[in-house]
Amino acid sequence: MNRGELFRRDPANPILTAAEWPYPVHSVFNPGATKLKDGRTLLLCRCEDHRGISHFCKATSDDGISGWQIDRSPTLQHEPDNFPEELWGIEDPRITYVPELDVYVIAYTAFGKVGPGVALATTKDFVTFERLGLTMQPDDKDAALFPRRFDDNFLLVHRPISADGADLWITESPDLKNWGRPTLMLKARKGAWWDANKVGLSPPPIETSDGWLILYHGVRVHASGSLYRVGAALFDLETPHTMIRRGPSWIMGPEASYERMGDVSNVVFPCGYTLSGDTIFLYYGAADTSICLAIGSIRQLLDWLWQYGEHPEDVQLF
Ligand code: BMA
Repeated sequence: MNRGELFRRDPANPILTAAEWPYPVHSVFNPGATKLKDGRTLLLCRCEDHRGISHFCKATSDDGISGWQIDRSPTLQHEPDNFPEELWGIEDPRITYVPELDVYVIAYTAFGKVGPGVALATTKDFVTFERLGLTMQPDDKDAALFPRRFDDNFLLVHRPISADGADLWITESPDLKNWGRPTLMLKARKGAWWDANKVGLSPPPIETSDGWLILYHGVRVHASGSLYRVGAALFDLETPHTMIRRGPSWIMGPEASYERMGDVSNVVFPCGYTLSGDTIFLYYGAADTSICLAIGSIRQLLDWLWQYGEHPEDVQLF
C-alpha cells in the first residue's frame, strides 16, 4: 500500500462548515471525536467566534458522516473568571473514554496570557463538564490521555516546548491532577524533514494488537508559511514510551482545495478518530476553516509501518 493511499477523503468533505451552524460562528475545525455507547458518533468541534475566541460545540451523527445534530448554543465555553488560563479561549479537544472511571476525559488547549497550556475536563454526557484545570505550565499543547493506567498511573501525551524544540512527551499521574516523571516519546527531526522542529500528537493513541498506533502532525516552515502534515509511529503496548517503528514520510498532507486554502492554508489537523472494526474514521480540521473526514484501515497503517517504518535507532534526528 502506497503511503498516499492509506487515507481516503470522504466525498462529502468538508462534512461540517460554519454555514451549517445553528448560531453565528466564523469557523469550525479540529474536532475531538468519540463513539457513544449507543453507537452514534460525537464530535466536539472547535468553533471560533467573530472575536477570534474558540469554544466547543458538539455534533452527533448516526453514521459519522452525515445527518449531524448540532447543539443550538455553545456546549462548553471558556470561563476566564474561574480559569484565567482560558482567557483567550479553549481549543483542539481530544477525547478519551476511560472505562475505569466511566468518564470521557477531554484534553484541550487553554489559551491564556502565559501562552497555550494543556487543561483537562471530564464529562459523562457532554452536557455537564468538570474542569480539572491545567496539567502542567504553558507552553504546552496537543495532549491526550491513554484510556487505561500503566503501573497504577495514567499517562498523558503532550507537546511542551523545550530548549531543543517541540516534541512529544509522556507524563504520569496517579489521579489526573498531579503530574510528573516526564519522558521524551517522539522527537521532531531537523533540517529539511517534513516533521522538522515541531511535532504534536494528532488524535489520542490508538490501541492495536501490534502496539499503540500514534498519528502525529509535523510542521515544516517555508518562506510562505507552515505546512501541517500527518505521520505515524508505533509504540509498545505495555510501555508506551518505547518506540517500535516510525514512518519516514508523511501519510497525509494538504492536497484538496479545502485543505490548501482557508484561514490558515495548507493545514490538515486531526484531533479525533472512531473505529468500526478495522476501519478508522479520522476527523480533522482543514485549513483552520472546516471539518473533514478521512477513512483508512488500521491493518494497512500497521503493515505500512512494519514495511517502511524505521527502527528508533535508525531515525535521523540531527
Ligand atoms: C497549531 C494549533 C492548531 C492549528 C494549527 C494551524 O499550532 O494552534 O489549532 O490548527 O496550529 O494553524
